Amino acid sequence: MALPKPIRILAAVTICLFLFLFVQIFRSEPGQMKMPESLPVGQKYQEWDHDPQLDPSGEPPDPLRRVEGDNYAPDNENSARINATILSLVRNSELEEMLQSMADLERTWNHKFNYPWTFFNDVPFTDEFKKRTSAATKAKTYYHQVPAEHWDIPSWINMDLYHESVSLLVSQKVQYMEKPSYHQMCRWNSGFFSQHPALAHTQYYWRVEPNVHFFCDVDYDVFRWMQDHNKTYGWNVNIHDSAESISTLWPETLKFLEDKKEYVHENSARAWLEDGSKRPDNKRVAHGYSTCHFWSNFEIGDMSFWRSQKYRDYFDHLDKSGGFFYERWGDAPVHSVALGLFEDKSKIHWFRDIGYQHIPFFNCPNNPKCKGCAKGRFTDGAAWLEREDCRPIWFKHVGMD
Ligand SMILES: Nc1nc2c(ncn2[C@@H]2O[C@H](COP(=O)(O)OP(=O)(O)OP(=O)(O)O)[C@@H](O)[C@H]2O)c(=O)[nH]1
Ligand SMILES: [Mg+2]
Repeated sequence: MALPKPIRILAAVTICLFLFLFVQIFRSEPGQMKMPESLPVGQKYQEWDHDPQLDPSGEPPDPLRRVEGDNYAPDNENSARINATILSLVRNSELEEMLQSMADLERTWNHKFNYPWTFFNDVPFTDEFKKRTSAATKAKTYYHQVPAEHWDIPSWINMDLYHESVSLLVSQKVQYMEKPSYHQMCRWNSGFFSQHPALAHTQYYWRVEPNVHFFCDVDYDVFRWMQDHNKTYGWNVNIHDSAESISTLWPETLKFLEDKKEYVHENSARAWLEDGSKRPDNKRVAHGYSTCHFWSNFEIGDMSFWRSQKYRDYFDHLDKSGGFFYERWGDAPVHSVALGLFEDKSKIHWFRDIGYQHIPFFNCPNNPKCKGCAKGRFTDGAAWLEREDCRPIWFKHVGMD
């Protein structure tokens, strides 16, 4: 028996709606590491005809402060060192991986300059951790616990909402979403490391994670270079983020800016933050943010920026919104959005000469001072990871300084 016409129309509309929703679900790209079906293996999502790190390069411009006599000796009370530290948040269980990172950075740079290492942990460091890391350097080593008020999940987080959000974003394959400590770590690196009382008198820091590699001899005082050249922040890997992990970060930022328009620097890198030309899908899911960010497992920075009124207001706003827990905002996009809006872009520096790897990405220059990495290699992971490279967007809007 034929169905009445209105029922047939209703059925047709329902089927169309179902097909539309089905297509929408499969168009979105959940998760950070999902293989895009449209990218032939080996194809590079790049705007240049070769990676700029294939071009010969050397040290950044003078002045460069070097070792002369005992001016950087570890026990020199009047050394040329400035107010700076190498800094690492690390777990006791990552001791071997930390020693690997230390060996690389000591070999390539710090055995010459002897800047102190400062380690942070949410629980006390073991004696073994302290003993073996302090034996891995001639420089001073310091060990501090993060105060509970900087680490614990804050009182305003609704734990029911948090658990619901975890289920939702885990289903969208957001990496580490289900690990509370990962959210706590991202929040600490975003807003609290610069506020630790032990760093009250420290201005510059170099962030180092366990299990990273440094490949190139660096023969100048990097912290002094930042100071002499009036730089706020140095990066060396610049990539897109998992858009699902930060889908409301940009809307929340725009809400903040409604009252604080004057915080945006007149020479900001905002165009980099909003240029979705390489990953339009990311910009769509992140509601207007390209997701380009400095990969913050490597950072050389001036903590005055993280302590400035602008940044404290911004961080507090983000923190109160709950996005460190209801989504999985990383310290890398949070730092990058703040730098891209509030800082003069000429104060942000690409350390192209510091050869580096944190799996799965590299920064490897064509420079005779480097050993152990392939010049111009961006990743040794799957070919599709090439599309995560955001340097072309940075170079387009800011340049290569
Ligand atoms: N003490 C402590 N350190 C942590 C904790 N979670 C992360 N960290 C440290 O924070 C930094 C970032 O954490 P990772 O697990 O490396 O995060 P990631 O780089 O996004 O992830 P990977 O790609 O797995 O390296 C590392 O230096 C970790 O050692 C934690 O719960 N306690
Ligand atoms: Mg890591």
